[in-house]
Order: sequence, then C-alpha cells, then structure tokens
Amino acid sequence: MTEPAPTLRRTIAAVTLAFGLVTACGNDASDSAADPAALELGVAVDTTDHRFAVTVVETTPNPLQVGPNALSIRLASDEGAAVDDLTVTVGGWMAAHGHGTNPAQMPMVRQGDGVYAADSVTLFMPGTWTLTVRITAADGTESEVAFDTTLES
Ligand SMILES: [Cu+2]
Repeated sequence: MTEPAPTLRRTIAAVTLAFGLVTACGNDASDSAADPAALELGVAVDTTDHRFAVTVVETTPNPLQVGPNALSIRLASDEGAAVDDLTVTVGGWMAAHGHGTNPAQMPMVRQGDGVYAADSVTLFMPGTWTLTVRITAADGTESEVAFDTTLES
C-alpha cells in the first residue's frame, strides 16, 4: 500500500471539507425547504416608513397553501403600543407573472389589541407571492410592509 501523494491528500482533504460544508448548507436548506411558505411568526417588521411595526401572529394553514389562507397580524406604533384605529388591507402579487390576488387588496378586520385578520387570502397558484399589508392611519397617511412567501404546488 502506498500513501497518496501529498497533493492528492490535500485534494482529498479539500474535497472532504467542501463536502462537509455543502452537507451543512444542505441541511439548512432542507430545514427551510420543509416550510417554504411559512411566514416568520412573532417577529416585528417595520413598515417602509418606520411608522408601524407589523408582526405576523398566525397563518392558517401554516405554511400557507395554494388556495384560501387566513392571516392575522398585530400592528404597533414605533413605541410598541398596539394601534386599533387603522384601516388595513392585505393583497398578494406575483412579480414573476405580473398578476395578483383578486381583489388586489382585501380588508383585514380589527380584532382588538392591535390585531387585524383576513380569513380568505386566496393565493391561487404555486410560486413566489409578495404579500403587501397596507395601513391607512386615521390622518389618511398610508404605510406599507411586504412579506415574500413561496408556495409549493
Ligand atoms: Cu402566477
């Protein structure tokens, strides 16, 4: 038995290392791939104007599915206080296909304690949807936040 030449040993070591990295990444990818359409729950995301913090409370089902979905969110001021006097809508858009939900935006109904809910957001095909929550404050100003989600067929 002859030992592999030093260069070959280095190559083997490099390949083993690379394979290990790929495997580690692959595990991460498959973890998220298991829930391709799951929105991150309980994490506050600022509206683009930083006026409100928007937290997805729950989706039904979770992950989201092709077809009707229920969605609830909590809206807070930038100081963290629940805000209940807002007009809120949600809609979906598929940028890759240039079409959206019908209607484009649908109302989210006030539940109290800053929570607003829509019970039938119909995402009618697999692929990546951008869900946009549009918030109209009592003074008429509009704020927006968007969440991307990819639905499998
Ligand atoms: Cu589409």
